[in-house]
Amino acid sequence: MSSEAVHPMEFAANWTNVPFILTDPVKQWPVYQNWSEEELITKHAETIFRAESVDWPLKTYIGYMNNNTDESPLYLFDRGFAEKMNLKIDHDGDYWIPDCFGEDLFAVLDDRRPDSRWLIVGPARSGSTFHKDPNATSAWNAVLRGSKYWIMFPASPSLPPPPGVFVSRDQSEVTSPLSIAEWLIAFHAEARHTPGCIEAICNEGEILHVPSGWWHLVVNLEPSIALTQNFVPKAHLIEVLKFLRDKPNQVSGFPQSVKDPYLLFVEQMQSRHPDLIASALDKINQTTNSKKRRWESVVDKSDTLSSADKQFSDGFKFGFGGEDNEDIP
Ligand SMILES: O=C(O)CCC(=O)C(=O)O
Ligand SMILES: [Fe+2]
Repeated sequence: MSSEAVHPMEFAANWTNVPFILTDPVKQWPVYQNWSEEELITKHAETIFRAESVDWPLKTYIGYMNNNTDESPLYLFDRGFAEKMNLKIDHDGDYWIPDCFGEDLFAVLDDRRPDSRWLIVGPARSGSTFHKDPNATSAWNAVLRGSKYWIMFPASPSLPPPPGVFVSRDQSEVTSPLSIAEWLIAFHAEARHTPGCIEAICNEGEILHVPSGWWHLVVNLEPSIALTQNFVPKAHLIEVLKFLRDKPNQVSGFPQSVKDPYLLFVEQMQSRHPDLIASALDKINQTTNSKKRRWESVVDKSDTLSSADKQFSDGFKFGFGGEDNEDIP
């Protein structure tokens, strides 16, 4: 759709849980108009970028990218690109965050926010295996050159993970043992018939919205250059707070100096958006209390059950925790 179709208020009201592609804003960016492999090589041949576990000068990576037949090619995914390339991220700079996504609440963390933007470069066949984005953030992914195939599944703790993806009970480990190509051969057909599945091709000059919590697998259909950014819209504040509070060992990307990301975020929100954080914390406490009450009433009841009934109820209580099947803290 055209970005004029989505005002920040409309995004907040209707679109924060919906993947969509905008066809306009990227085409205005100077980086879209100017960047190509040749242009980047001219300016940054010796600049070091991270490609999975290696740090290579760009000229080495582009050489590899254009001359390999690997099934799962090495993927350039660099979080320090803006500083390395001296980019200005602003309306009068090299590119800017499209207005429609509204305010990013992690901005209150200033330079203590978790990693939030990446330059992504890779040949055809490279891509990202199934994952959810970190810290319950949402994201956008803008294709400057090439095109990407996306397959996505909705955020819902009561739905199983996508076919061929295995998640540990506490969701801390995701195993997708297959490469992208193997997954496509073994599970693509089944996945496309799974309720909730969404597929898209994001073409050059387009930008795709990835809502918080959505599973996604992405594969480059041609050699591609993309920029991505993760953000916290108001509508997902509660999910992000719960993630930081309840899954501290899954929280990622914060500077080492940040010892308690949840506390830091709450404190910064209290000084910059006091009403918003007060009402979010209130809502979280209300659901926690009502879950606790439901839990206590089941445990009370199970004290008075016969031993056969009790066995049943003990087995059953693993799945208990409300519709969304979350653990009770
Ligand atoms: O362009 C891609 O490979 C997708 C990147 C992605 O999903 C991410 O940055 O989280
Ligand atoms: Fe992602």
